[in-house]
Amino acid sequence: MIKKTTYGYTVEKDNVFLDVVFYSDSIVRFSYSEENKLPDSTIAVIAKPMKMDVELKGHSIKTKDLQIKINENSLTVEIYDIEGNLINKDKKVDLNNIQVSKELLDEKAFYGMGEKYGWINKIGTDTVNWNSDVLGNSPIHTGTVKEYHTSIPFYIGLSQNLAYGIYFDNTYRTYFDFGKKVEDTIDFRAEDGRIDYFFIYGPQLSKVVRGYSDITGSMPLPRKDFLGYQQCRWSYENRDELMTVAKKMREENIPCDILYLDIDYMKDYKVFTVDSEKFKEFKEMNDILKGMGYKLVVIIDPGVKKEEGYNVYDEGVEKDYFVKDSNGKIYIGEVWPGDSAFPDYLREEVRNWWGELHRELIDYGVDGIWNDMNEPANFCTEAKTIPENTIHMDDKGQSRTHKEIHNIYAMLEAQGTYEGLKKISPNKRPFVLTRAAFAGTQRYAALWTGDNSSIWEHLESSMAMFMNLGLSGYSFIGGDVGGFTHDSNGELLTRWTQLGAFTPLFRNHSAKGTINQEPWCFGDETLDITKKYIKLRYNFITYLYNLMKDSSDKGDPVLRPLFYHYQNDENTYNISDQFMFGENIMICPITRPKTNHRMIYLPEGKWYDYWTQEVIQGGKFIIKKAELDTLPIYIKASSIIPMDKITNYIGEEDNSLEIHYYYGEKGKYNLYLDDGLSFDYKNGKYTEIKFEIEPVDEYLTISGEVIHEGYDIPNIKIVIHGFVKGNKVTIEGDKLNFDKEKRVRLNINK
Ligand code: MIG
Repeated sequence: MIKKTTYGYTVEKDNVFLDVVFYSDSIVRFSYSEENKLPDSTIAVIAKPMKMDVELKGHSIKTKDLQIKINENSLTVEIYDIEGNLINKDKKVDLNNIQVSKELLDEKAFYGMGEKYGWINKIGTDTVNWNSDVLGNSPIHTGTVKEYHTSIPFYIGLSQNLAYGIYFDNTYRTYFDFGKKVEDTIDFRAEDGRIDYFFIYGPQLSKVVRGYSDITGSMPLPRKDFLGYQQCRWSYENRDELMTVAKKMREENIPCDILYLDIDYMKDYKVFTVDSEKFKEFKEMNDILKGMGYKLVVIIDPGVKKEEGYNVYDEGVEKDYFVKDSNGKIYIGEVWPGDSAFPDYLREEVRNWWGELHRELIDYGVDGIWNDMNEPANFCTEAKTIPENTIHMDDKGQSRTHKEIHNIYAMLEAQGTYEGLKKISPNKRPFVLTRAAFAGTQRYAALWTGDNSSIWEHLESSMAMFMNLGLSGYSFIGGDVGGFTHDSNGELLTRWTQLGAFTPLFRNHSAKGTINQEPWCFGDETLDITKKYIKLRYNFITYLYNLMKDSSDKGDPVLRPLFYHYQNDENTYNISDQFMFGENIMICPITRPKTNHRMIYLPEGKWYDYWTQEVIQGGKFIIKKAELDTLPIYIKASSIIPMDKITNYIGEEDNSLEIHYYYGEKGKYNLYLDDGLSFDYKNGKYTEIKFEIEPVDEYLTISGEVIHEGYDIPNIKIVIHGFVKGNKVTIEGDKLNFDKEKRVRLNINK
């Protein structure tokens, strides 16, 4: 019997309950349990079930978008769209093995799964989710490694005109198979816990991604200056080394906003200490850096050195804040400080304590926190993490094994850090960067993809990884530019910087023992070209910031695959080596050595070659010549794109802005502006201007309407590309008071 519940329906068979719960007309949760009540979701889920208008007819539940047929004997489901087309079908629900097998229908591709190596389309592959210090486990990131720093048990199935998503809400180790073992079968399974998953219907892929972000949350709007270039190294060992880099950037005229300190700034690797020998007058140093336009981020690992007399350790012991072994003693592992204890972030009290520990660093002038080793990594076990039978305690005082908590350990740390920073500086948007993550961690931290190597293969594979992270709710992402392990070289750094300039997090980082890879380390040509692209990045800060705003509002990825906008075009389904930077800009990096050309797919429509301004009709593959100083970039005709003036750092000068229109059809753009730093925008202190530019006969009409004015409007200049000489241009700008305040000057480029 299918029975009505508050938020859906429930079916029971042999003491197993299947709850079908609605979150919207197109988002349904299927939760299997032995309790006659709806089980709690994991911390990944922030959405609440909704009371929906659904009807039950026989064995079919109908919403406005979906029909769900339930088999009461096997507790399997079939999902149809409203016209009766089959979208998703269970083959088997295996409660003993915590496994769901689905029939592969017309899907041409599977995407998502967060940070995984390999090509973008995961069809025919399998993978495992267990947060791992990849380098600690295996010599290098490759396709044979399945467990990465990050676990996001979410995938998207795509067939012509139809996309859906499945988020498996289980924090234990999970396994996914996309038709590898059995050709027509997709299955997902967990090592423990329950079967509990969300089905998200499109049919547009973007709707699936937004739906996933409705469930697990989106990134908070980051500080604008953190979108600038970031320079890191393991390590700038002392004040002199750091200041030398800071000065050199300015001398060489390389825009740079963020500098990092890796583990060597601490005293004996003790978190929340600063080695005052190496970093004399730390606060004064930060003041100097700030005066030069820099923001400093320091690393914090979870491992707390076991040392009596060290306040963090003593307090943790005294208050019972550390993870325990199976005998109830504090578990001691080994990380950088040697013997170390691991904070049990599962409890709010521990997270609050951890958050508060950052106060001194913030008082010293530190602006962001970098969370590394939070899988958590551990040097002294074979699995390179803390044992699965170590014990966490939840807020209700109940014991939970590490086996269950492992994949969310980093997320809980990030939450504690984010919330702590917010408490310490209530009106500053916190910046936290994390290596490990789970579904939902985007709510607290940006993410970098961990320890890559300075090899071309890792430059190339980073694109698919970023695109799949984007489809998995993660927008603020990037990889170590130049490569982390092994020695980089000029050509590799150049190509890597070109790609990195169009990743939301743009950070050059390298490992101890490798040669330095700051932009000036490989001679003049490398310096010139890397500088050119770092500068180019600064042209697009406002554009990127606007994408980040959209992403924080709706969950759209910033760096996205082509099929995000060309879902009907199957040619795009397997493109792992080109990506969209928002809807209007397509980036096609060169990721092979000594290579001065590549193939590019231009989807339908007209495209501008960014460098030559040549207009090319899409819907075809082209060969593009691109010497070392050229990153192929294409701009879609009809786009409106804001471009900033290049400065040494964001906010150096009062910004003036150019609005570029690429001649085509009617273009629309909503420009969002705020202080880029505080939460004041939540109280209306932001400006939004709606631009529309449209060719009408031989005229161009340009309008800019201020929809909301709560923040200074910069000087705006309009630049038209591809406009045929001799044509007339008119501006309709009365709502912006273009003429009165002289904010707009018309400038025809061509
Ligand atoms: O065991 O802090 O991924 O970015 O430089 C290595 C030293 C620890 C790993 C991070 C890397 C960082 C390094 N860390």
